[in-house]
Amino acid sequence: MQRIFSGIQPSGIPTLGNYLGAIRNWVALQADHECIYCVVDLHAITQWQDPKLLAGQTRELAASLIACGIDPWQHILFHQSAVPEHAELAWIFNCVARLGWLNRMTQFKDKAGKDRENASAGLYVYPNLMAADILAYHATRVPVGDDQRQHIELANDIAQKFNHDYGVPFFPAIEPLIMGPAARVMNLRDGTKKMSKSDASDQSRINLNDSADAIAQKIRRARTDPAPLPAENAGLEGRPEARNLVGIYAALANTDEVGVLAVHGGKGFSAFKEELAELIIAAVRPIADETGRLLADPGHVEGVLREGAGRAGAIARPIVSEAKRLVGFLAA
Ligand code: AQP
Repeated sequence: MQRIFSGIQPSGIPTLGNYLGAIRNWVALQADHECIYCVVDLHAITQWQDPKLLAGQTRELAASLIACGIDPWQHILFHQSAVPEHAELAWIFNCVARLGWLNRMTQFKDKAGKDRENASAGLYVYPNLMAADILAYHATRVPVGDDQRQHIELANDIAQKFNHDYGVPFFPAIEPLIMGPAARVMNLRDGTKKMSKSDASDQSRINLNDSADAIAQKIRRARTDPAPLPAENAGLEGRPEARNLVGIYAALANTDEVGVLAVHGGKGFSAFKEELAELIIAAVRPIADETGRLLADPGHVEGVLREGAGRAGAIARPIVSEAKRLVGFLAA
């Protein structure tokens, strides 16, 4: 059975983008993979996180993942900072990755924005830590949203260079699994930006704990253009907001753009938005209710994470130890 690793940052409430682009696929992969899923708090602090909120966000995200269908007993669910091997291997990878490789990462450019000089060094080496997350478990498959494809390519470059430099085929090749029609869900206020849990505008996203009223209102106010929906998907060209809503509808109704437009093409947005809101509410509300139920006992969720960290550490320790031996470190 192939081993999967994937992570999600506790940088806010997970969004419909996280759900359709990642979490929903993580759940499905549990059927025929050995899955290790991680709440990546080390990654989250590459951008400022209020220390009074971070532990709570980590707990809430874990509860939300379990509510979505992640099975922490058959598989592994833990928080990254509880397994020190991630940071240890990341340091080795900081010394393997080349500056030229990191300079090409578009996520750094997007997240650092115009104020590059003021971005944290952690944000810059984020892809090295991500490579360590995966390779500390010798995981071979990584389900991610389309936006993360470049980071997986970099992780493969790091693995290959390590193997080459130290003369052993120690780290395996990694295959990104970009799944589903909604590999990239866009911002509801600007169809050229992706939906993000840390975007300043709450109106730009659907949170997995939004009420039915909030969802209906956000979809009603979602930006669109004045033209009706096209009958064919070529008509979505140059209309990012329309394409995004059609994509979300398709993902939730298990169809594709063509299937959605066959039913809704030629109509205005208002009836379409009403149906879309209903689909989203039907997907999100059960998750929100179950998350709330799990969080009623925060100690339980923390216990699940700690138990997962114990099992994750048992896999990562011998792999990272061997990497250290290959590098030439004296045994501790
Ligand atoms: N809009 C999206 N559409 C599809 N997939 C998405 N993912 C994130 N946003 C979308 C996928 O969710 C997984 C976890 O992401 P993350 O939390 O580690 O980091 P992120 O990609 O930076 O997600 P956010 O929501 O935008 O977080 P912030 O606002 O903190 O930066 C990944 O597999 C990602 O592809």
